[in-house]
Amino acid sequence: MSIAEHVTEIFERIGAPVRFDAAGEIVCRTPIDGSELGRLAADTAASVGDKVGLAHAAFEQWRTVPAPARGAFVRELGELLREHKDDLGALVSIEAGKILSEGQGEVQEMIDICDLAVGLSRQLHGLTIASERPGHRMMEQWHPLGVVGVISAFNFPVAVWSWNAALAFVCGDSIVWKPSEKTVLTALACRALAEEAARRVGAPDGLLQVVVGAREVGEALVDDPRVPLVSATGSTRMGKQVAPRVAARLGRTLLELGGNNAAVIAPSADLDLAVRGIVFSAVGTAGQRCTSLRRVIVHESLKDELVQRLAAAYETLPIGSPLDAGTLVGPLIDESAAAGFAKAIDQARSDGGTLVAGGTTADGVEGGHYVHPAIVDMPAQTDIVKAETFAPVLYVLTYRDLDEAIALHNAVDQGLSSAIFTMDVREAELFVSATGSDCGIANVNIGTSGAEIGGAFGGEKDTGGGRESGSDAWRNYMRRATNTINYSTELPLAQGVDFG
Ligand code: UN1
Repeated sequence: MSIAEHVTEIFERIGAPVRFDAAGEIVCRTPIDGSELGRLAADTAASVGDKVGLAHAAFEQWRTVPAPARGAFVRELGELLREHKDDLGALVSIEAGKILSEGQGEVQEMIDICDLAVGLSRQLHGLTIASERPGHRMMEQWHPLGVVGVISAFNFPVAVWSWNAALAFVCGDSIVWKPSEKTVLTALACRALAEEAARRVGAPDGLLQVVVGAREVGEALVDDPRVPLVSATGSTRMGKQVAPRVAARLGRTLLELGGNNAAVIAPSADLDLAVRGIVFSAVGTAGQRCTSLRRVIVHESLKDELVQRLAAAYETLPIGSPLDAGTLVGPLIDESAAAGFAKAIDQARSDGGTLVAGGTTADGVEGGHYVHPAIVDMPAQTDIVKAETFAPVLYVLTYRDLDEAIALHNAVDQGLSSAIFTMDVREAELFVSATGSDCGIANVNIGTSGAEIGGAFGGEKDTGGGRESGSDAWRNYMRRATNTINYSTELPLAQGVDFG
């Protein structure tokens, strides 16, 4: 069966036959062999406006539904995701190129956030605050916000949408989703599942709109005043374009942008654990996670042994079709990603780096862009090490004392995820303290990638500052109202003001 036939079958099982349009501008491809799966018509600025209108109409109904009843919709979506986990996971593998286990893991991440959101639908609580005035009470309420614009990237084509969508839906919002042009099919599959969930529980039509296309489509969404929140995941470059446009109309953004994640390997580290943690974080998803490990900062006493063990592990990595059982490294998303990989390695070498593993193209499937993940031993943290290359290149740097390691660690523009491997509690605590890692995520004895949905996800500096997923990230999707209620017969003024 060809990959295109596989896709057709998946859509039939999901219950939404995909209707390709041979004249469409959006070319759906699989990075497995680069083949075309079909074409789809792109949206226009006008059709984006229409869809925002539909989403807004759905919002006006949805906000009147009690939050726990909104939870029933997300619970149904979670059930449908459980039912179609294998199919949607395979579609993620086909469209994004990640191995089957990671494709399914991505769907599991969606199921997990649905569970979290269903619970939250009964816990969207505000505070009650002591008033300074007699016979008065203050409280805050969290109300639905409106239409949320979601812009997502190719590498987590469905999970990142679901972090936003599951929370936004229980919060009483509707969504207009612009997926990456590289992963439109997975978005259409999610839309079909969300529509089925809505039908089953009687939620309003139109809660989820999908818009596809390039810049003009994204701009129409970002500029629309009916969209109070734009949640965007992607490159720092993209975030720096989106944020000022939304700010110009005083809208809100929630940004989850680039990372340049590092792990510090201290003298007391459990090296077996460190090697496994490093390999998964650096090589998983072929280095195309925003949380991928890109820098190892190792104590000089351990460097030779660590590098040798990593190089040995890299040598046996099974590279090939992500649909084959046993593959650990699938393809890069496209030719430009492969060119970025080669260019970064060339630059690192001309900065004095030594390639100690991989770095070349690999035999994968004809037509796809497969590479041997690279390890480059660097004499210093040069500009290329400070840049995020969205491919499996791992730079190794050394340190003498932990302050130096933390300074190196924090001396990049990005601030998403970080880790330390140490058995020394002082080092571990210092790393996660206010003067340690400056990232939104700081781990001890696990890698930088593969966060659970229960925690807030996101980072500082060029990573954009937003927090999605667990903890209190739901508040992003609501508006807060502070209410002061006078149950007395007097009208005392705050701050003791006397007004006659
Ligand atoms: C991303 O790459 O945009 O922590 C998200 C992780 C995943 C999410 C990554 N749970 O690696």
